[in-house]
Amino acid sequence: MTTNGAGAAERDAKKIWDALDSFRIEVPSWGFANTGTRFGKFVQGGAATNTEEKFADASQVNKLTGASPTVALHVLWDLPGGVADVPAIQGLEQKYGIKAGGINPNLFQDAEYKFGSIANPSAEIREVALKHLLDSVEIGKELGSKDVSLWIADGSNYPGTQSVRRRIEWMQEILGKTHAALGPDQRMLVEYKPFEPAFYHTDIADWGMALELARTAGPKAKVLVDTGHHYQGTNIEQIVAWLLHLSALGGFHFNDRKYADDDLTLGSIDPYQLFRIFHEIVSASPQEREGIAFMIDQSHNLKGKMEAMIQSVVAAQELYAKASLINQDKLAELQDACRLVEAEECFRTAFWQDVRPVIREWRAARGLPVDPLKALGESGYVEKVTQERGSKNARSVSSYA
Ligand code: RM4
Ligand code: MN
Ligand code: MN
Repeated sequence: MTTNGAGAAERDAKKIWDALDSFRIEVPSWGFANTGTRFGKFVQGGAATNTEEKFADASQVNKLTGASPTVALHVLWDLPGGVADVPAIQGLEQKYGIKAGGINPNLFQDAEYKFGSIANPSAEIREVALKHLLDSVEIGKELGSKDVSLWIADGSNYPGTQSVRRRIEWMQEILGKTHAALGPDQRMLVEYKPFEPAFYHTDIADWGMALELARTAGPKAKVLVDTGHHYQGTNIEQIVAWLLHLSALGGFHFNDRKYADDDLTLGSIDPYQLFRIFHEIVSASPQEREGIAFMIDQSHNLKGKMEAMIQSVVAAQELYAKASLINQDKLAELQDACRLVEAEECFRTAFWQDVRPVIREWRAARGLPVDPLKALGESGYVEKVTQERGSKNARSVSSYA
């Protein structure tokens, strides 16, 4: 491991084991279904075609990694019948040994939301959106899942076409009503995104707006940071540090990107960024860290979905383990003394350390495959589901226009 003796190597190994024992990351049901670009869907023979198949895939990821016992659900895609579908989901939880995680209302797909959902100038449509939010809260309550996770796609495409300020008031009113319906163990997460699908203004564009809306909604509302939802060059770890400081960080949607909200495999483009984010988390106190939800939000249209999801969980484990190796006391001392180069090296050394051998040992000790990706290949799972689902997927619509 390190060159600084056997004692240090053992201490590092212990830190890695402790980090992995506590690390959980949720997978998204929609990450197993067919998705594409805005120009078309690339249908994969093995993609999940219904909620049961998404549960089967998520459970396979958990079986191989031991780190993802919950699956986030998108209400319209996984519970199209709303609360009435809860028993079916409970059946799938039982059958596949994984639990429903974050409940994601869908306020962006139906035709009535063309001009917005909770910020739509029509009071009638805002009511429809509120009803869907309240249904989502009820679903979360019945499933015993903690987070209702809101991504609001509202915005406008041209200057002058909407009143930004009136839309703020409408959002505040509806988020306040949604918050009031939350059960004692429930939270509401407010996600932000500066672009797409709107091109001129997005109603919840950044963490400041999300934070203010969460604050006015109430104490159970927190901010959700989706790593792909920032402008190029944004210092995301600084946002994370601020949200931690304000006890307002609810969780993450992790993905990687090169240009926009690309939803790529975790750590594929910039693993150092995720390491820097994890550093902010592991350097926070246990109380500050408590309850922060780690979730993956990705969709893969070129790579196999199972492979990409396993790569993502494994990358998250590796980078979390690396961040846990930073000697926090020493780093604080060096920072206080402004010993810049030494502080930087203390930080970077953890990043460059190869944690994979220790992670393999940890996996073996926990009864998990030492190489989850290889184990997926050897299990024949992808071939099996491709056979079973192939004809259903072949019928799926893939054109853009
Ligand atoms: C959005 C956002 C949401 C996700 C949808 C599918 O860009 O990240 O969290 O639910 O995509
Ligand atoms: Mn997201
Ligand atoms: Mn996104």
